[in-house]
Amino acid sequence: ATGKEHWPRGDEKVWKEALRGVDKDVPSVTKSFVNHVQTSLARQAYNLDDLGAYQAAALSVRDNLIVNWNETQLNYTRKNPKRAYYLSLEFLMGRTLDNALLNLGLKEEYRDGVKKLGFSIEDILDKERDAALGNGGLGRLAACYLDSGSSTELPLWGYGLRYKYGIFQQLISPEGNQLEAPDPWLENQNPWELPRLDVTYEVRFYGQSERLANGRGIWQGGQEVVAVAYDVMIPGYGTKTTNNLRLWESRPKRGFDLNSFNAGNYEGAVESSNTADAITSVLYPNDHTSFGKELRLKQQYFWTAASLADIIRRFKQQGKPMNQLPDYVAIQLNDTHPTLAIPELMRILIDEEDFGWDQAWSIVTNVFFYTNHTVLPEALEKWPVPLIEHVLPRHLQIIYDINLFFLQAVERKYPNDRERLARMSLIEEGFPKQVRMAHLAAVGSRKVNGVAELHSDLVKTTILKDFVDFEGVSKFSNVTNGITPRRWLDQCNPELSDLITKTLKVEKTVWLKDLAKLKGLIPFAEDAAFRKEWAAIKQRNKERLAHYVQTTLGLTVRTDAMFDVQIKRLHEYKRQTLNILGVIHRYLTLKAMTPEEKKKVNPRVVFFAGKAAPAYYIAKLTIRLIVNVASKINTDPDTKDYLQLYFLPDYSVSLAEVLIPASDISQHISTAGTEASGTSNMKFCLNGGLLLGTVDGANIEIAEEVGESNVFFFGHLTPAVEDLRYQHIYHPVPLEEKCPGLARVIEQVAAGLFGDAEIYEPLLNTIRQTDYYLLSDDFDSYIAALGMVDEAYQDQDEWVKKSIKTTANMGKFSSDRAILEYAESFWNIEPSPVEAPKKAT
Ligand code: F58
Repeated sequence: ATGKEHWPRGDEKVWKEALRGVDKDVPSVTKSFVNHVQTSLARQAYNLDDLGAYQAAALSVRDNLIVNWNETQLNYTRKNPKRAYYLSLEFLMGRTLDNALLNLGLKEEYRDGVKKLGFSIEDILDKERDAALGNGGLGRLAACYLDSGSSTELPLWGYGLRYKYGIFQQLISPEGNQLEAPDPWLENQNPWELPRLDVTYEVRFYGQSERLANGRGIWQGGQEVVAVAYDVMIPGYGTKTTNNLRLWESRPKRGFDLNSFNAGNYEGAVESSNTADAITSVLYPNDHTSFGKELRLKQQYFWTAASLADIIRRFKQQGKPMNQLPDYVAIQLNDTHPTLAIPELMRILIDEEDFGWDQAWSIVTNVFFYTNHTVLPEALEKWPVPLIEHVLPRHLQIIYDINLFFLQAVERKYPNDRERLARMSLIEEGFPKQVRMAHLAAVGSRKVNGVAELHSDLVKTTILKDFVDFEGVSKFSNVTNGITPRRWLDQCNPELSDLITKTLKVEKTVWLKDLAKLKGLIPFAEDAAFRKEWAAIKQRNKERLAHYVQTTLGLTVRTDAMFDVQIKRLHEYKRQTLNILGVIHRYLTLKAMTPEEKKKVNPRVVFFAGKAAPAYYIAKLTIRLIVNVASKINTDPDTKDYLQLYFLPDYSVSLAEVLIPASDISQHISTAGTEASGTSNMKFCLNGGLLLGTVDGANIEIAEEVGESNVFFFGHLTPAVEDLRYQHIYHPVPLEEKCPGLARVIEQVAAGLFGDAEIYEPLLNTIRQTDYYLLSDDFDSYIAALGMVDEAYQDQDEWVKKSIKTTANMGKFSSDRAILEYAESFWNIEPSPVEAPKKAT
């Protein structure tokens, strides 16, 4: 090494001055835009539509991102800080252009620039498709963390898969059935990714593994595919730091088998390419179920193997010995999906780098960190042993060895405790035997965390209790989730953001990075003029949502009503069913009222949105019920002025950006102890929506921050749940007796008030029978809480005060806080700001 490797050949100044970025002025913007129209798109002014204008704007903004991206990577290469890598099978990014403009501070210049060229920035932004490479909260959390990593100048990269098809598009048939259509999001080209055709790794599947006497293994044969890198630039807010999200695409190793082709076997010739391409073709749309499909296992290994190879190659470029890996690399496992990275790193260290077992294990257990996102048993990943043996024979040997040494250590601490060994084993007995990925992740990591206080406690006292006893509690901790206030306040609610800036008398570049500053709003809750402005913004956000519904669905939503929103994946534990049964209860109550009584009722508009896993029958029935209840009550002359109901199809990040700022009250009503955290609850509250929820997940911490008097809690608490479930099975009480209100509602559905009587039977039976999610236990208190919401809403002054105080106290939930907690207490990494480079010596 000469110390000059990372400096240009010629004069660095000449290089720098020739850099092609867009300057922060309107003429530079228009020049760059027109250039891209003509050269990159090969189009002309007279035939440019909004989509073309979006593409030109995106390419132009991208130039700046690339300049910053390059400087960021060079900064890291020169300074060599310890880096962290976030391995996530999902990144739910949504749209990029608006976020890039905000983070670069170029929004106004582009607004004016495109206007001069005859376009509106809003129309252009609206042309972008969502990047929807995720199912829900877990994937969106990863996206928020990348934004915060760049914004806090941390050396943090993401690694994921470049799915050709993201989460399916949801269509709702007239009968209310969910239909799934593919999401070909790459169809119009994706300006936000850079193919790195030179960054490739070969990944092996199948074959044979031979064990040598010295403990090493030789894995050969089978099938090899190639991983190709695509880089997505992640700009920080108000910083030069532009980190990287590297997504892998699978390609056949030999695109075309010429021998077969020459022999006239065209199909055989392309076969290998079919199977390799399949690996990154589609995101699995399952949420909270583990299902053991071979292709899913191949996705997980393909991605972890390519990512680890890339991380190790970068580390080795520094010329440091492998035993220093933990000093330079921290890898966060986003749920158990990347857990194969643990045996994979063992394989590399032992089979390729000649390490002994103990030394290899000590490296591994200092590199990895594991975040758990659920305690639901059906969501805990398990892979059948025969499947792993077939697809990854060497890894199965290593997993068995890890298990052997681990159980030996457990046995030493707890001699002759067979049951404990069976509970803690990485292998679950049965036909077939299965590998418990959460156990493997816990054993192989330096730290394990949950995503909200209650959830982290549950992890420690339920699914990983034995591991806490064995390893000590200090390895297990909590990092409460967060959300980026850039997207989830400034971008989605620009008027509110402006009002906050004006009121705090602090630049938004300051408070958006130090969200505790929102506390400065508290005194203004008592200021009538401020409250009026606050309420007027909420009103305009409702009108914006109503306009969206009008233009996309052709439906007219009244905006002089309370907006009540539940948007999230459809799942029994999230209890959309409780909500729709509550709506029916309200409908029946309205029907029984005199016109005089009805006059006192505050009108309410209820919105639902969310996708159901394609094979989740009960969840799909819930959608169908919502849709059919909507068609009945929206047209009933007795009630339609007091209650409206909408199911908005195809929930997405972009739709959330319209719904959240318009909500007065949002519902987060999971059975206590089932929702690990929730993150949309944070988004609603940040935008001044109040929360109606159970004492679950992050709802609890939100209430701690904003004050219990500003949230509406109901329902049983977590410690009661187990007991109630036991009662349901061993001492069942007929529904009519236990909860007459709910029984009446269910009777009406069963009697066909909303059509399709028999069709809903399986859904209704889940409640009539074991009622695992405790609807019958929580229904009465739910209805009471809804009544309290109505009552509170009557006093608009008080309501708006609550709304202001809620926003003001949400500072804790910035994802900047969360990512810095990971950086400090887990990864041991520090901000590494991009400085103006010094001259080479
Ligand atoms: C979610 N999990 C939790 N999983 O349910 C939610 O409470 C939490 O706020 C969020 O993670 C972030 O921590 C979640 O979204 C998935 O979507 C998985 C996708 C892959 C299969 C298993 C579920």
